[in-house]
Amino acid sequence: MSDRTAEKTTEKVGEKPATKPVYVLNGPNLNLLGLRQPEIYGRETLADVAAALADLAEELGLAVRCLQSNHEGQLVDWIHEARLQGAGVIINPAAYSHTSIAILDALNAYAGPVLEVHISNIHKREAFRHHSYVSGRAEGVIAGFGTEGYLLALRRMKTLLAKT
Ligand code: CA2
Repeated sequence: MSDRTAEKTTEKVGEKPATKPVYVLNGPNLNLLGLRQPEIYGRETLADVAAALADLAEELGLAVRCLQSNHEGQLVDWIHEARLQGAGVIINPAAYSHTSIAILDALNAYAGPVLEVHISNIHKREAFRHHSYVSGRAEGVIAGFGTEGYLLALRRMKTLLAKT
């Protein structure tokens, strides 16, 4: 037996297989969460949200990979990464919700469960926020629950993953 094979065998016997993370993707300007416009988006920062998600994931026996980008292509690349490495995708595409066919196409090429989160109630806001390209792909949409929406989405993701 080669050293490499021996290594693999030890892994199989001794280790629990690594849990594939749920990708939590945040779109443009959400890096400003908690720092500007608290009347719309609340006072929690994205780091606070990521920490709360990590705690809840542990409680639920899940893992999370929390990412934010201001760039559409980067979000597309992470969705592609999730095709191989992710158990599910929770996404707040932010303004790209209302414009991005590229993100919709990437999600359509992703086989696992997708949940869409909006911190604010997009249906109570300007008309241009009422339509989201992503909603037609998502198993569910949460809007207007503040940052708690991410935690609700993770609980729902647990249910969806248990069914697969
Ligand atoms: O309500 C949501 O979560 C949104 O996805 C947020 C987007 C907006 O374009 C969508 O219509 C609804 C905007 C994200 C901007 O985030 C900021 C957070 C704090 C301060 C400034 C911007």
